[in-house]
Amino acid sequence: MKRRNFVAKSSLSGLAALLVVDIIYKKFMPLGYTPVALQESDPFKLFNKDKGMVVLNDKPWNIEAQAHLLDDRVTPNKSIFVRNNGLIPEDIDVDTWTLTIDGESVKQEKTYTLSELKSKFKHHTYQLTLECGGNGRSEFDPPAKGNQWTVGAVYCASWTGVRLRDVLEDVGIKDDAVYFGYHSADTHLSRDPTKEPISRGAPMSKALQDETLLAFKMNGEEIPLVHGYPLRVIAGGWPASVSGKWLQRISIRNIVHDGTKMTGTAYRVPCKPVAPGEKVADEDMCIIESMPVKSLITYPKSGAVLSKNKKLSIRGHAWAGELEVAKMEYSIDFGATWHHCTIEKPANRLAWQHFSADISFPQEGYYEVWAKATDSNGVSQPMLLPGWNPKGYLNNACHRIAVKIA
Ligand SMILES: Nc1nc2c(c(=O)[nH]1)N[C@H]1C(S)=C(S)[C@@H](COP(=O)(O)O)O[C@H]1N2
Ligand SMILES: [Mo]
Repeated sequence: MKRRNFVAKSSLSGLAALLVVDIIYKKFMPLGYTPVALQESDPFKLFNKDKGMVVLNDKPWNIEAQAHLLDDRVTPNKSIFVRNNGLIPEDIDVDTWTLTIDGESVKQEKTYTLSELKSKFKHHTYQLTLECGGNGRSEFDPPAKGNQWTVGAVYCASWTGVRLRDVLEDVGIKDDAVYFGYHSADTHLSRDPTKEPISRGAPMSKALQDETLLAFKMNGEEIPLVHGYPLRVIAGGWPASVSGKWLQRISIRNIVHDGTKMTGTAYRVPCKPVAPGEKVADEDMCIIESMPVKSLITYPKSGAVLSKNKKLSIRGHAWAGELEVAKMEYSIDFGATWHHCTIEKPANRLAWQHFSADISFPQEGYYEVWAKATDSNGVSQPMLLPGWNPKGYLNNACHRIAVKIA
C-alpha cells in the first residue's frame, strides 16, 4: 500500500483533521514535513479501525470488516467498513457548515446552519443497517470490477439526527417532487471541483419515512470524519450509497435524480434476470432500492476448532432491507437439512436482528455452518449466488463458516 503517497498529497490542514487536534506550532513546521504521529500511523490508526479490517483500496480509502468483527449488537466505529468514492474533505468548519435544500420542487430554497438544524427540529435515534450494494461482489463470475468486498461491507450503528421529513416540511415542497438527491463536500479523485465523486438519492417516499435522518451523531458521539462528519443523510435498508456523507445540499427533484452514480451500471441491476456476462441495454437496468434479505454468522470465527461432545452456540445478525426477517435457519450438511435459529425482533424498523442457535455435531470431522434468513414476504437467501449483474451488486448468498470437531 502506498501510504507515503497519501501523506504527501494531503494538505497540512488535512493532516490536522486526521490528527483530530490542531498542530499548534504549524507555522514553524518545515514544508513537506510529515508529523511523527502520521509517519507512524496507518489507516487503522487514522480511522480508529480494528487491525483485523482489510484494506481493499487506499485511493480512495475502502476498508472492510470481517464477519467475526461484526459481533456487537450495535457496530462500534472500529468495525465499521469504509467506502469512499472520492477524497475525504479537509478543513471542515462546523461553525460555518450549512445544509441547503434546493431543487425544482422546493417552494423556496432554504439554508440551515448546523445549530439551526439541531435546535429547530426534534431529535430521533434509530439503529439503521447500512450495507454497500457491492457487498459480496468478490464471488461473482464472470468477475465484476470494483472493490472486491467479501462479507464485511455492512453494519448497524445507532444514528441520531433530525428527520429529513421535518426539514422538508419546514422548507415547503411542491406536489411534483419525485426524488431527492444529495450533494457532499468530498472531492473527485481527479480533484476537478466541477465533478462530484457521488451524488445519489431516493424517491420521496423514502425521504419521508420516519427513519430517514439528517444525522449528526453516530453511536452517541460526533460522526467520525471518515463516516461523514459533521452531517450525513441516513437511509437504512437501502444501498448505503444513498446515505450521503459530508452532506451540504439536498435537491428535491421533479425527475429521478440524475447525479453521479445514478445512471448506467452504477447501483443499477438488470430489471429481469440475465445470463452471467450478458450485455444489458441501458433501458433494461433498474435502480437498486430496498436491499435483499441476508445474514452473517459473527460467532464463532470461521475455522473454529471445537472439542467433541460440546454444543456450539452460534450467533449473528440478519436483515432484510425494508422488510423484517421472519425466519432464521442453519444447516451443517451443506443445505440438505435446515434447523431453526432463535431470531429477535429488531430494535426498531430497519435495524438488523440478532439470531442464535445451539448446535450439536454427530461426530468428529470437518463441518460447515450455513445460515439462511427468510424475509416477511417469504423470500430466502440463495445458498450460493443470486442473479449475476454487470457490477456485482446484491450478493446475498448464505454466509458459511468452517468448524472442525476434534
Ligand atoms: N459523500 C459521500 N457519501 C457517500 C460515499 C462517498 O463516497 N461520498 N460513499 C457511499 C457508499 S457507496 C457507501 S457503501 C457508504 C459507505 O459508508 P461508510 O463509509 O460509513 O461505511 O457511504 C455512501 N455515502
Ligand atoms: Mo457502496
